Amino acid sequence: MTLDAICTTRGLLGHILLNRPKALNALTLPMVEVIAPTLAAWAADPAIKAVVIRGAGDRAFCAGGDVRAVWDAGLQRKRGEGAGALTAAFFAGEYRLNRQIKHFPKPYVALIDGITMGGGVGLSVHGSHRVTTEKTLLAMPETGIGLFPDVGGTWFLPRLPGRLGLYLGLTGARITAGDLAYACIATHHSRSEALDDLERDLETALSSAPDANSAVEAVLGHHAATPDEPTLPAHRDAIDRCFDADSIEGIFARLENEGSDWAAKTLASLKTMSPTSLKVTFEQLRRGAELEFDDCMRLEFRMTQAVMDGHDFYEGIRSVLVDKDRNPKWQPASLDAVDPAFVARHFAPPADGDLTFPG
Ligand code: QUE
Repeated sequence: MTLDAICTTRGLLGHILLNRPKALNALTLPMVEVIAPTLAAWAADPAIKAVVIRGAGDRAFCAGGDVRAVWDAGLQRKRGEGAGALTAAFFAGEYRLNRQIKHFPKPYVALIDGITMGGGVGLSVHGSHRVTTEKTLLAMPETGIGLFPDVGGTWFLPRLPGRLGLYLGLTGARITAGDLAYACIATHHSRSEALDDLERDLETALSSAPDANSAVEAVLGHHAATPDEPTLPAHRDAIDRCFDADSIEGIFARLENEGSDWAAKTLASLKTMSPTSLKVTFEQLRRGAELEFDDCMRLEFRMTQAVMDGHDFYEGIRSVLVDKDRNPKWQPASLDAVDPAFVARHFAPPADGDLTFPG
Protein backbone atom coordinates (compact mmCIF):
# COMPACT_ATOMS: atom_id res chain seq x y z
CA MET A 1 0.00 0.00 0.00
CA THR A 2 1.33 3.42 -0.84
CA LEU A 3 0.65 6.19 1.60
CA ASP A 4 -0.64 9.46 0.22
CA ALA A 5 1.68 11.36 2.58
CA ILE A 6 5.03 9.88 3.55
CA CYS A 7 6.84 11.21 6.62
CA THR A 8 10.45 10.10 7.11
CA THR A 9 13.48 11.29 9.00
CA ARG A 10 16.79 11.98 7.28
CA GLY A 11 19.26 12.48 10.07
CA LEU A 12 17.98 15.49 12.03
CA LEU A 13 15.63 16.54 9.20
CA GLY A 14 11.95 15.59 9.18
CA HIS A 15 10.71 15.06 5.62
CA ILE A 16 7.09 15.16 4.40
CA LEU A 17 6.27 13.99 0.88
CA LEU A 18 2.80 14.75 -0.49
CA ASN A 19 2.36 11.64 -2.60
CA ARG A 20 -0.67 11.83 -4.88
CA PRO A 21 1.11 13.04 -8.02
CA LYS A 22 -1.73 12.05 -10.41
CA ALA A 23 -4.11 14.25 -8.39
CA LEU A 24 -1.53 17.06 -8.22
CA ASN A 25 -1.00 16.07 -4.58
CA ALA A 26 -4.39 17.52 -3.60
CA LEU A 27 -4.74 17.24 0.17
CA THR A 28 -7.04 14.53 1.57
CA LEU A 29 -8.18 13.88 5.13
CA PRO A 30 -6.03 10.71 5.34
CA MET A 31 -2.99 12.83 4.39
CA VAL A 32 -3.85 15.34 7.12
CA GLU A 33 -4.21 12.44 9.56
CA VAL A 34 -0.69 11.23 8.73
CA ILE A 35 0.99 14.64 8.77
CA ALA A 36 -0.60 16.23 11.87
CA PRO A 37 0.52 13.69 14.50
CA THR A 38 3.97 13.45 12.89
CA LEU A 39 4.45 17.23 13.06
CA ALA A 40 3.31 17.19 16.70
CA ALA A 41 5.89 14.49 17.50
CA TRP A 42 8.65 16.33 15.59
CA ALA A 43 7.87 19.58 17.39
CA ALA A 44 8.64 17.89 20.70
CA ASP A 45 11.53 15.67 19.51
CA PRO A 46 15.01 17.13 20.17
CA ALA A 47 16.40 14.78 17.48
CA ILE A 48 14.49 16.73 14.81
CA LYS A 49 15.93 20.19 14.03
CA ALA A 50 13.90 21.22 10.96
CA VAL A 51 11.21 19.98 8.56
CA VAL A 52 10.95 19.94 4.77
CA ILE A 53 7.68 19.48 2.88
CA ARG A 54 7.60 18.71 -0.84
CA GLY A 55 5.24 17.31 -3.48
CA ALA A 56 5.80 14.11 -5.49
CA GLY A 57 6.02 14.23 -9.27
CA ASP A 58 7.14 17.14 -11.41
CA ARG A 59 3.91 19.14 -11.76
CA ALA A 60 2.62 20.23 -8.37
CA PHE A 61 3.45 20.95 -4.77
CA CYS A 62 -0.26 20.65 -3.87
CA ALA A 63 -3.18 21.78 -6.06
CA GLY A 64 -5.52 22.32 -3.12
CA GLY A 65 -7.77 20.46 -0.77
CA ASP A 66 -9.47 17.36 -2.13
CA VAL A 67 -12.63 19.43 -2.59
CA ARG A 68 -14.12 16.77 -4.83
CA ALA A 69 -14.39 14.42 -1.83
CA VAL A 70 -15.82 17.24 0.28
CA TRP A 71 -18.31 17.90 -2.53
CA ASP A 72 -19.48 14.26 -2.48
CA ALA A 73 -19.90 14.36 1.29
CA GLY A 74 -21.62 17.74 1.16
CA LEU A 75 -24.19 16.47 -1.35
CA GLN A 76 -24.91 13.51 0.96
CA ARG A 77 -25.26 15.91 3.86
CA LYS A 78 -27.72 18.02 1.85
CA ARG A 79 -29.77 14.90 1.07
CA GLY A 80 -29.83 14.10 4.79
CA GLU A 81 -27.85 10.90 4.25
CA GLY A 82 -25.70 11.57 7.27
CA ALA A 83 -22.36 10.71 5.68
CA GLY A 84 -21.71 14.45 5.37
CA ALA A 85 -19.52 14.32 8.48
CA LEU A 86 -16.49 14.60 6.20
CA THR A 87 -17.41 18.20 5.37
CA ALA A 88 -16.73 19.16 8.98
CA ALA A 89 -13.92 16.63 9.57
CA PHE A 90 -11.94 17.60 6.48
CA PHE A 91 -11.96 21.35 7.10
CA ALA A 92 -11.39 20.90 10.84
CA GLY A 93 -8.40 18.64 10.23
CA GLU A 94 -6.94 20.86 7.53
CA TYR A 95 -7.30 24.05 9.59
CA ARG A 96 -5.82 22.44 12.70
CA LEU A 97 -2.85 21.40 10.56
CA ASN A 98 -2.50 24.96 9.23
CA ARG A 99 -2.36 26.13 12.84
CA GLN A 100 0.27 23.53 13.77
CA ILE A 101 2.45 24.80 10.93
CA LYS A 102 1.93 28.41 12.02
CA HIS A 103 3.04 27.58 15.57
CA PHE A 104 5.72 25.02 14.60
CA PRO A 105 8.74 25.82 16.79
CA LYS A 106 11.50 24.85 14.30
CA PRO A 107 12.38 25.79 10.73
CA TYR A 108 9.65 24.50 8.38
CA VAL A 109 10.81 24.61 4.76
CA ALA A 110 8.13 24.31 2.05
CA LEU A 111 9.54 23.59 -1.42
CA ILE A 112 6.70 24.94 -3.55
CA ASP A 113 7.95 23.57 -6.86
CA GLY A 114 4.97 23.61 -9.24
CA ILE A 115 1.23 24.19 -8.82
CA THR A 116 0.37 25.47 -5.34
CA MET A 117 -3.26 26.40 -4.78
CA GLY A 118 -5.65 26.68 -1.87
CA GLY A 119 -4.81 23.85 0.51
CA GLY A 120 -1.24 23.79 -0.82
CA VAL A 121 -0.85 27.42 0.14
CA GLY A 122 -2.03 26.52 3.64
CA LEU A 123 0.70 23.85 3.90
CA SER A 124 3.40 26.37 2.96
CA VAL A 125 2.77 30.05 3.75
CA HIS A 126 2.45 29.59 7.50
CA GLY A 127 5.89 27.99 7.79
CA SER A 128 9.13 29.86 8.37
CA HIS A 129 10.68 29.25 4.91
CA ARG A 130 8.86 29.21 1.54
CA VAL A 131 11.07 28.31 -1.42
CA THR A 132 9.84 28.95 -4.97
CA THR A 133 11.26 27.66 -8.25
CA GLU A 134 10.79 28.57 -11.91
CA LYS A 135 7.89 26.07 -11.93
CA THR A 136 5.94 27.65 -9.05
CA LEU A 137 2.41 28.76 -9.90
CA LEU A 138 0.42 29.87 -6.86
CA ALA A 139 -3.15 31.02 -6.41
CA MET A 140 -6.02 31.27 -3.96
CA PRO A 141 -8.74 30.44 -6.56
CA GLU A 142 -11.61 29.59 -4.20
CA THR A 143 -14.02 32.36 -5.25
CA GLY A 144 -14.16 30.48 -8.57
CA ILE A 145 -15.56 27.37 -6.88
CA GLY A 146 -18.05 29.13 -4.59
CA LEU A 147 -15.74 28.89 -1.58
CA PHE A 148 -13.55 31.61 -0.03
CA PRO A 149 -9.75 31.89 0.40
CA ASP A 150 -9.41 29.64 3.43
CA VAL A 151 -6.46 27.66 4.94
CA GLY A 152 -5.38 30.79 6.80
CA GLY A 153 -6.16 33.27 4.02
CA THR A 154 -8.06 35.17 6.71
CA TRP A 155 -4.68 35.69 8.39
CA PHE A 156 -2.13 36.09 5.62
CA LEU A 157 -4.03 37.90 2.88
CA PRO A 158 -4.88 41.06 4.91
CA ARG A 159 -1.22 41.18 6.01
CA LEU A 160 0.25 41.38 2.50
CA PRO A 161 1.48 44.80 1.28
CA GLY A 162 -1.24 47.31 0.35
CA ARG A 163 -4.35 45.72 -1.11
CA LEU A 164 -2.53 42.76 -2.71
CA GLY A 165 -4.25 40.26 -0.42
CA LEU A 166 -7.75 41.37 -1.34
CA TYR A 167 -6.74 41.41 -5.01
CA LEU A 168 -5.30 37.86 -4.87
CA GLY A 169 -8.13 36.48 -2.72
CA LEU A 170 -10.97 37.91 -4.81
CA THR A 171 -9.57 37.34 -8.31
CA GLY A 172 -7.72 34.06 -7.71
CA ALA A 173 -4.89 35.51 -9.81
CA ARG A 174 -2.16 32.94 -10.52
CA ILE A 175 1.29 34.27 -9.79
CA THR A 176 4.85 33.04 -10.22
CA ALA A 177 8.08 33.27 -8.23
CA GLY A 178 8.99 36.92 -8.89
CA ASP A 179 5.57 38.11 -7.76
CA LEU A 180 5.64 35.77 -4.75
CA ALA A 181 8.91 37.37 -3.63
CA TYR A 182 7.50 40.84 -4.31
CA ALA A 183 4.36 40.07 -2.27
CA CYS A 184 6.49 38.61 0.57
CA ILE A 185 4.70 35.26 0.20
CA ALA A 186 7.99 33.50 -0.66
CA THR A 187 11.20 33.86 1.33
CA HIS A 188 13.69 32.13 -1.02
CA HIS A 189 14.07 31.04 -4.63
CA SER A 190 15.98 28.14 -6.13
CA ARG A 191 16.08 26.14 -9.35
CA SER A 192 13.78 23.12 -9.50
CA GLU A 193 16.62 20.82 -10.52
CA ALA A 194 18.63 21.87 -7.43
CA LEU A 195 16.03 20.74 -4.88
CA ASP A 196 17.36 17.19 -4.36
CA ASP A 197 20.80 18.66 -3.61
CA LEU A 198 19.21 21.31 -1.41
CA GLU A 199 17.48 18.65 0.68
CA ARG A 200 20.73 16.68 1.02
CA ASP A 201 22.62 19.82 2.02
CA LEU A 202 19.98 20.62 4.64
CA GLU A 203 20.44 17.18 6.18
CA THR A 204 24.23 17.59 6.21
CA ALA A 205 24.20 21.16 7.51
CA LEU A 206 21.82 20.31 10.37
CA SER A 207 24.09 17.49 11.54
CA SER A 208 26.96 19.85 12.38
CA ALA A 209 25.43 23.29 12.99
CA PRO A 210 24.66 24.48 16.53
CA ASP A 211 21.74 26.58 15.29
CA ALA A 212 19.17 25.01 12.94
CA ASN A 213 17.84 28.31 11.63
CA SER A 214 21.30 29.55 10.62
CA ALA A 215 21.99 26.20 8.94
CA VAL A 216 18.74 26.39 6.96
CA GLU A 217 19.42 30.01 5.98
CA ALA A 218 22.93 29.13 4.82
CA VAL A 219 21.76 26.22 2.65
CA LEU A 220 18.88 28.21 1.10
CA GLY A 221 21.34 31.05 0.46
CA HIS A 222 23.82 28.65 -1.13
CA HIS A 223 21.15 27.40 -3.56
CA ALA A 224 19.62 30.83 -4.21
CA ALA A 225 18.70 31.78 -7.77
CA THR A 226 17.08 34.84 -9.30
CA PRO A 227 13.33 34.55 -9.96
CA ASP A 228 11.45 35.92 -12.99
CA GLU A 229 10.64 39.64 -13.11
CA PRO A 230 7.55 40.42 -11.02
CA THR A 231 4.48 41.65 -12.91
CA LEU A 232 2.61 43.06 -9.90
CA PRO A 233 4.67 46.27 -9.43
CA ALA A 234 3.36 47.65 -12.74
CA HIS A 235 -0.21 47.32 -11.39
CA ARG A 236 0.42 47.98 -7.74
CA ASP A 237 -0.93 51.55 -7.69
CA ALA A 238 -4.07 50.48 -9.55
CA ILE A 239 -4.54 47.48 -7.23
CA ASP A 240 -4.22 49.67 -4.13
CA ARG A 241 -6.63 52.25 -5.62
CA CYS A 242 -9.31 49.91 -6.94
CA PHE A 243 -9.31 47.35 -4.12
CA ASP A 244 -9.47 50.01 -1.42
CA ALA A 245 -13.22 50.52 -1.94
CA ASP A 246 -15.59 49.73 0.92
CA SER A 247 -17.61 47.06 -0.88
CA ILE A 248 -17.40 44.66 -3.83
CA GLU A 249 -19.70 46.99 -5.76
CA GLY A 250 -17.26 49.81 -5.01
CA ILE A 251 -14.34 47.74 -6.32
CA PHE A 252 -16.30 46.99 -9.50
CA ALA A 253 -17.03 50.71 -9.96
CA ARG A 254 -13.40 51.70 -9.47
CA LEU A 255 -12.21 49.06 -11.95
CA GLU A 256 -14.77 50.34 -14.47
CA ASN A 257 -13.51 53.91 -14.03
CA GLU A 258 -9.85 52.91 -14.19
CA GLY A 259 -9.93 52.62 -17.99
CA SER A 260 -6.90 50.35 -18.42
CA ASP A 261 -6.61 46.94 -20.09
CA TRP A 262 -5.52 45.50 -16.77
CA ALA A 263 -8.63 46.89 -15.03
CA ALA A 264 -10.95 45.58 -17.75
CA LYS A 265 -9.42 42.10 -17.53
CA THR A 266 -9.52 42.11 -13.75
CA LEU A 267 -13.18 43.16 -13.75
CA ALA A 268 -14.05 40.52 -16.36
CA SER A 269 -12.36 37.90 -14.20
CA LEU A 270 -14.20 39.01 -11.05
CA LYS A 271 -17.51 38.79 -12.92
CA THR A 272 -16.94 35.06 -13.49
CA MET A 273 -16.62 34.42 -9.73
CA SER A 274 -19.44 33.50 -7.35
CA PRO A 275 -21.09 36.79 -6.31
CA THR A 276 -21.77 35.30 -2.88
CA SER A 277 -18.12 34.22 -2.53
CA LEU A 278 -16.94 37.73 -3.45
CA LYS A 279 -19.11 39.33 -0.76
CA VAL A 280 -18.23 36.71 1.84
CA THR A 281 -14.50 37.05 1.06
CA PHE A 282 -14.61 40.84 1.32
CA GLU A 283 -16.08 40.58 4.81
CA GLN A 284 -13.70 37.71 5.76
CA LEU A 285 -10.57 39.72 4.92
CA ARG A 286 -11.91 42.86 6.57
CA ARG A 287 -12.39 40.91 9.80
CA GLY A 288 -9.16 38.92 9.43
CA ALA A 289 -6.99 42.04 9.59
CA GLU A 290 -7.96 42.42 13.26
CA LEU A 291 -7.96 38.76 14.38
CA GLU A 292 -5.35 36.52 16.01
CA PHE A 293 -4.33 33.50 13.92
CA ASP A 294 -6.35 30.92 15.88
CA ASP A 295 -9.45 33.10 15.69
CA CYS A 296 -8.94 33.32 11.92
CA MET A 297 -9.08 29.53 11.70
CA ARG A 298 -12.17 29.37 13.92
CA LEU A 299 -13.80 31.94 11.66
CA GLU A 300 -12.93 29.97 8.52
CA PHE A 301 -14.46 26.84 10.01
CA ARG A 302 -17.68 28.75 10.70
CA MET A 303 -17.65 29.95 7.13
CA THR A 304 -17.26 26.45 5.66
CA GLN A 305 -20.37 25.25 7.46
CA ALA A 306 -22.47 28.03 5.88
CA VAL A 307 -20.87 27.37 2.48
CA MET A 308 -21.89 23.69 2.73
CA ASP A 309 -25.50 24.76 3.29
CA GLY A 310 -25.48 27.03 0.26
CA HIS A 311 -25.55 26.47 -3.50
CA ASP A 312 -22.45 27.88 -5.15
CA PHE A 313 -19.80 25.49 -3.75
CA TYR A 314 -21.59 22.51 -5.35
CA GLU A 315 -22.02 24.36 -8.61
CA GLY A 316 -18.40 25.56 -8.56
CA ILE A 317 -16.94 22.07 -8.03
CA ARG A 318 -19.31 20.70 -10.65
CA SER A 319 -18.17 23.23 -13.23
CA VAL A 320 -14.42 23.18 -12.46
CA LEU A 321 -13.63 19.62 -11.32
CA VAL A 322 -16.56 17.34 -12.25
CA ASP A 323 -18.06 18.37 -15.62
CA LYS A 324 -15.16 20.77 -16.32
CA ASP A 325 -17.40 23.01 -18.45
CA ARG A 326 -16.11 26.06 -16.56
CA ASN A 327 -19.57 27.58 -16.92
CA PRO A 328 -20.97 27.82 -13.39
CA LYS A 329 -24.55 29.01 -12.91
CA TRP A 330 -24.19 30.93 -9.65
CA GLN A 331 -27.27 31.48 -7.45
CA PRO A 332 -27.81 34.33 -7.01
CA ALA A 333 -26.15 35.39 -10.23
CA SER A 334 -25.57 39.06 -9.41
CA LEU A 335 -24.10 41.03 -6.53
CA ASP A 336 -27.29 42.97 -5.81
CA ALA A 337 -29.25 39.73 -5.33
CA VAL A 338 -26.91 38.36 -2.65
CA ASP A 339 -28.84 38.22 0.64
CA PRO A 340 -26.90 40.08 3.36
CA ALA A 341 -28.42 37.68 5.92
CA PHE A 342 -26.80 34.71 4.15
CA VAL A 343 -23.45 36.52 4.07
CA ALA A 344 -23.83 37.24 7.81
CA ARG A 345 -24.54 33.56 8.52
CA HIS A 346 -20.99 32.68 7.42
CA PHE A 347 -19.68 34.54 10.47
CA ALA A 348 -22.07 33.10 13.06
CA PRO A 349 -21.38 30.00 15.21
CA PRO A 350 -22.34 26.79 13.37
CA ALA A 351 -25.08 24.51 14.71
CA ASP A 352 -22.56 21.80 15.68
CA GLY A 353 -20.23 24.22 17.46
CA ASP A 354 -16.98 26.06 16.81
CA LEU A 355 -13.66 24.53 15.80
CA THR A 356 -11.59 23.62 18.86
CA PHE A 357 -7.86 23.17 19.12
CA PRO A 358 -6.11 20.42 21.09
CA GLY A 359 -3.83 21.38 23.97
C1 QUE B 1 -10.19 26.14 -6.86
C2 QUE B 1 -9.79 25.26 -5.89
C3 QUE B 1 -9.25 24.01 -6.22
C4 QUE B 1 -9.14 23.66 -7.57
C5 QUE B 1 -9.56 24.56 -8.55
C6 QUE B 1 -10.09 25.77 -8.19
C7 QUE B 1 -8.83 23.05 -5.24
C8 QUE B 1 -8.33 21.79 -5.71
C9 QUE B 1 -8.24 21.52 -7.07
C10 QUE B 1 -7.75 20.28 -7.61
C11 QUE B 1 -6.99 20.25 -8.77
C12 QUE B 1 -6.51 19.07 -9.29
C13 QUE B 1 -6.79 17.86 -8.68
C14 QUE B 1 -7.57 17.87 -7.52
C15 QUE B 1 -8.05 19.06 -6.99
O1 QUE B 1 -8.63 22.45 -7.96
O2 QUE B 1 -8.90 23.32 -4.01
O3 QUE B 1 -7.86 16.69 -6.94
O4 QUE B 1 -6.34 16.66 -9.19
O5 QUE B 1 -7.95 20.87 -4.81
O6 QUE B 1 -10.50 26.66 -9.13
O7 QUE B 1 -9.89 25.61 -4.58
